[in-house]
Amino acid sequence: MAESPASSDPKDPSATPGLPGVDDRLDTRITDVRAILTAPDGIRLVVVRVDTNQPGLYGLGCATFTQRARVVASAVDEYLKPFLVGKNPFEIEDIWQSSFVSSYWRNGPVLNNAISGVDMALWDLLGKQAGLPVYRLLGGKCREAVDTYRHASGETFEEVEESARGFLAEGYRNVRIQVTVPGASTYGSPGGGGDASIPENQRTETWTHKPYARLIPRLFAHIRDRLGDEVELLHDIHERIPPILAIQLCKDLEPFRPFFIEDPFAPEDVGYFQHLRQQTSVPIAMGELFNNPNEWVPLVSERLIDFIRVHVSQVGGLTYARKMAALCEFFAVRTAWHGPGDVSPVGHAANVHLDLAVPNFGIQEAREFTAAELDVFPGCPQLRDGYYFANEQPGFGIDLDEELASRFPVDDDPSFDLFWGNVRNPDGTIQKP
Ligand code: GCO
Ligand code: MG
Repeated sequence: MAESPASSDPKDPSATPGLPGVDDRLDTRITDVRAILTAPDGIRLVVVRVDTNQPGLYGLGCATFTQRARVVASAVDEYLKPFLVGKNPFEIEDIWQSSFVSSYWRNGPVLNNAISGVDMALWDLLGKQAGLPVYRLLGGKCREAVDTYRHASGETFEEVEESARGFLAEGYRNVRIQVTVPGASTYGSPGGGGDASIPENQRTETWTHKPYARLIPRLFAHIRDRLGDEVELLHDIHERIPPILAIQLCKDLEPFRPFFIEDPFAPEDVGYFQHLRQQTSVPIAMGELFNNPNEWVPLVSERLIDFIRVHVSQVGGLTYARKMAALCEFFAVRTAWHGPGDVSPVGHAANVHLDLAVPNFGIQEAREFTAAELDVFPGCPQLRDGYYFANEQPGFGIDLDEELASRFPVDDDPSFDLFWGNVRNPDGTIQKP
């Protein structure tokens, strides 16, 4: 990229030597790029802050890969910072493209998250410079608010039902239902079978395929029977059963008309989508583990999924996700960006701005921010009647109080990081998440 030399008077366009027609009135440069680690809800979050030479002009982005947070921080602080200091922060696309190839090797969760942190921070910064919320930079609102779903889960069907009723009473229209499988580890959470006499890194959790696959259709029958046809039901298989069993389960769930079934296959098994599609019309959402376009482009272009569900920071940030959304639009695939506790509130705000602006928005996984998160991140998206609302402040409209954030340091307790590699089938075989 052509970089214009610094002008002596940055406010005077004629004083800026450069290409004819280039208006570089603000000779804005990146002065610092750094990762901030914090865990206000006990979950490690990684946020990137990009500072400039313009007083008060900085941006925030999400780079959360909670299981390997310190590695992402090192990629930001030790590699992206030296690459980016001195560059023009408004050349967002060029910074994305050049950062992406700057390490030669690319397309992994660590480097993509690091790039995402910078990328979102640059969009935030551009919005602040323009005095506009990011959704307006993306083309403006396609909807007033963002329809969301919440997680109803429990040890029994009755507990799931009660949790779902609670959400309906708060105005939600969509709930994801998950139930504990007796004798197996709790879905997605560590430590259930923790025996203190065994070192943490050697404790295993048991996972069983068939009892799970038998239980879920019965859960759907229970909830439909009690809550009726209006409520939209979702479920996350979380890649944890053999592909052919996942196909059977999707067929078994079809009569209950789910809104979508999430992640039926591991990313290594996406070849099974062709077979799944021939067997059932149950709507499919896929993608939180995807890093690389080769994983998802064929699924979209061959119309094998209905919702793209990537973790926006894992694929490289807002710049990349909006392109994904645009490609999906041409194949009538809708968005359902990943939105669990291990997306920072900054990442949730970025999701919401995208959700407002893309025509083919589907649904948004949401969470209620805790009091500590609301304090550390002033300006979190607000949930009302089951909808997320963005605030109308410039950029993503969200800040990070670093002093407060430092009171919630991340710890290096390995139980969460190691959990995923310690789930085994009853015979001892490792279970892929
Ligand atoms: C979801 C998820 C998450 C993941 C978590 C892993 O759909 O929300 O599957 O809960 O398990 O993000 O770190
Ligand atoms: Mg999931």
